[in-house]
Amino acid sequence: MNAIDLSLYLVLDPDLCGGPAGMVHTAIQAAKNGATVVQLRAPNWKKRQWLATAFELKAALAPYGVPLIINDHIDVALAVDAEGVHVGQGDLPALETRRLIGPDKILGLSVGSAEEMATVPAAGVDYLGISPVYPTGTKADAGEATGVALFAELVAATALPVVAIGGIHRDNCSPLFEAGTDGVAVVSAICGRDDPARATAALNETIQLALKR
Ligand code: TZP
Ligand code: MG
Repeated sequence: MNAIDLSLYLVLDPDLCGGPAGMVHTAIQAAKNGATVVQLRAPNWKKRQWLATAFELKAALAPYGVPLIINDHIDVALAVDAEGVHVGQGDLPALETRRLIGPDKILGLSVGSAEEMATVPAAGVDYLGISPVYPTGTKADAGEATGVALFAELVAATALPVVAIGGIHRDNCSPLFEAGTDGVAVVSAICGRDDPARATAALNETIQLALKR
């Protein structure tokens, strides 16, 4: 089991950040202001762009000790020696992914229902992303929001660390911590904000208070 601090998990969006340079800038501002993980996610990119940006992010985040997680692309994660990979229900299965990335990289898996939770392998996955917890405009095919009550049931059904994602911002994140989450993942609460540093710091302040309760 590879440990990871999920408390403030930034998922980068190329459109909201204004392209690769904006993504690197956003990642650095977030890392300086409390983000504990950064994921590169770019569903429409060609592999060459993935590789170039992943290399840049890896170098940019290293001074802050913030792990870089690559969405879907195991080969990109291996090529840049990213800290981990995050797979969804339509990607390579978690156990195949684990076999390919080896024992030491972080592996995250998306789960959105009790049915999907029942298929999570007993070993090999380091954390679950439960999504979407609230309605989101960022991912068109995100599916129906769980809401806090079902989210709490899903958290209770697993011993794995959990990060919530979907429609989360400063004013609605606290109930998710009360429901037992280890952290929250956000896109639009940070990406595309006028001041990503301030947005991250403000969100982090609320998260730290929620974690102390
Ligand atoms: N996976 C499930 S919901 C989502 C992803 C990538 C998008 C979350 O974006 P936002 O802007 O934080 O609602
Ligand atoms: Mg995926």
